[in-house]
Amino acid sequence: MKLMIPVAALIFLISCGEAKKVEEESGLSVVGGERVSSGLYDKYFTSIVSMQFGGRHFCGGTLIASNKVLSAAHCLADQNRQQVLNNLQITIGTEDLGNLQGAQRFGIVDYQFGAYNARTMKNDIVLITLNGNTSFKPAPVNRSASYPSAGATLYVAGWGATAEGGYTTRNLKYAGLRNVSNQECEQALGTTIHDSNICAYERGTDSCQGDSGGPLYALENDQLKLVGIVSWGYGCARPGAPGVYTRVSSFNL
Ligand code: 4AZ
Repeated sequence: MKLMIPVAALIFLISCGEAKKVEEESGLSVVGGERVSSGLYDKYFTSIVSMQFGGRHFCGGTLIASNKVLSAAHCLADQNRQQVLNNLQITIGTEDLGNLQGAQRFGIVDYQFGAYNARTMKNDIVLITLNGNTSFKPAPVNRSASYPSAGATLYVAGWGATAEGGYTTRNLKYAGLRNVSNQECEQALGTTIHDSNICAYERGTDSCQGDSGGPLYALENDQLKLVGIVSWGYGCARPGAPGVYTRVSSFNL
């Protein structure tokens, strides 16, 4: 796809834009490219992980069990399997990648793709098994195809670029977005959006390079629930261009 920026090898993050006020419920009130404070991190975001080679963050992921991480297939698909098994490191338990005190780092023992298609970006999901169990809290995974509804507030988080073509960040950021129906998303982007995708948009804020593989969450009962995986977009935070995510309810995990 023409302007698609595949995320993988590089690194970078979120929220190219302005803070936006979303409904003030619970602890997550102001969103749109805010730093995740350590308080917010501890309360909501412990399931987000940093995937690294040689200490360098290249993609996000989400802890869904004490030894399982979900990420995007395109983060790993081009890499040699043995090298991934030998060298992929997953950092859990910190919003600050420059301070690993209290963080936990794991290698991996296995990873499995679904039916990932690099040309259509369909099934951009990978399930990774860690070489140990973390004590950090995993995210519940949404299983319902009819959830969330169009217009619902969602949250994306990551260490990716803060502007299109920009740099990854040391500190975790998050942004509030709105769920866009697949039909509307397809019209906005002018390309096929699969049922196994979910789109999200908010003017001036977005996921970006290096956020790939990371979570798209919904807030339910004061807890972040995983609904999507950062997959691709036409650049970052371009007006009218929603970001495209893998819809986790489409997969048997
Ligand atoms: C990327 O290049 C990327 N706004 C990821 C997500 C989006 C755009 C670009 C969606 O990794």
